[in-house]
Amino acid sequence: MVRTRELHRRTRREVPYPLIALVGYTNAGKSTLFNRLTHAHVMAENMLFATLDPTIRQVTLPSGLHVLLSDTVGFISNLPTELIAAFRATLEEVLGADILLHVRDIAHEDTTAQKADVEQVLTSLFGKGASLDHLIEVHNKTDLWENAHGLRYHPPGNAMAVSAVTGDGVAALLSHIDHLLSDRLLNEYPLSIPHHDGRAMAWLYAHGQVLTRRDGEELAHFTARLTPANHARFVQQFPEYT
Ligand SMILES: Nc1nc2c(ncn2[C@@H]2O[C@H](COP(=O)(O)OP(=O)(O)OP(=O)(O)O)[C@@H](O)[C@H]2O)c(=O)[nH]1
Ligand SMILES: [Mg+2]
Repeated sequence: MVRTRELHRRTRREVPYPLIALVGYTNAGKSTLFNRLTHAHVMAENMLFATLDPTIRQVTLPSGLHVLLSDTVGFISNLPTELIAAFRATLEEVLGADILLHVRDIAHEDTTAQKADVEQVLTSLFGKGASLDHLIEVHNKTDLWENAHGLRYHPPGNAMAVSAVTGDGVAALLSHIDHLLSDRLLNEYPLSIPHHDGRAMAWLYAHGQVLTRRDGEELAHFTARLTPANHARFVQQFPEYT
């Protein structure tokens, strides 16, 4: 398993997309959420990853940012020692993630203990004192909670509330991730494109966030925010405009 995972990781490193890993207690709804988040976004490019590893999918966020989403095996309490090695292998995925989504079943009576168990595993994985500020708590199964309580579920603190089954809250979760990653990953670049090159302009607007535009006689001068990978693609396609 370690070897296979390492192969997948190496393949993925060649595609510089941010990695988002779903972690959580068993039965929390990780795979259901994984399917919901990837369902509408499955594209032909996914096939490479899908054949290598069905638990990795590409997702395009609302801003156009491409990310990889990784499902992982669920955590359980008191894992038998002989399983820990195999378990760790799948969790190594988690170490390389840019964002961790801690999926919780907030309708479960043991939800608090489950959270503590998951956090203990993460701490042992990352090492004591490691910062987990790239972790987002996702409170799942709000539909069950709301049916049981007859109230709308409001998550405490910075947590996001979703129902992977009904899709409630999923769009808000995606745009939250989008904002976090955009702030972290986008750099500002100056670019100048001739007015007649509609293709280059369209590419820029589709792949970047245009901050300023000043139209000169022949050229439109932009400052735009792009991921470094997309900037490299722009330079490759339109070398004369940078
Ligand atoms: N009502 C409801 N059920 C859900 C929701 N999300 C998941 N489930 C159900 O919870 C059960 C477990 O879901 P999975 O997605 O398999 O959970 P998991 O976290 O991937 O579990 P492991 O792979 O064992 O770690 C399934 O029966 C799902 O249909 C939800 O938002 N609402
Ligand atoms: Mg699962």
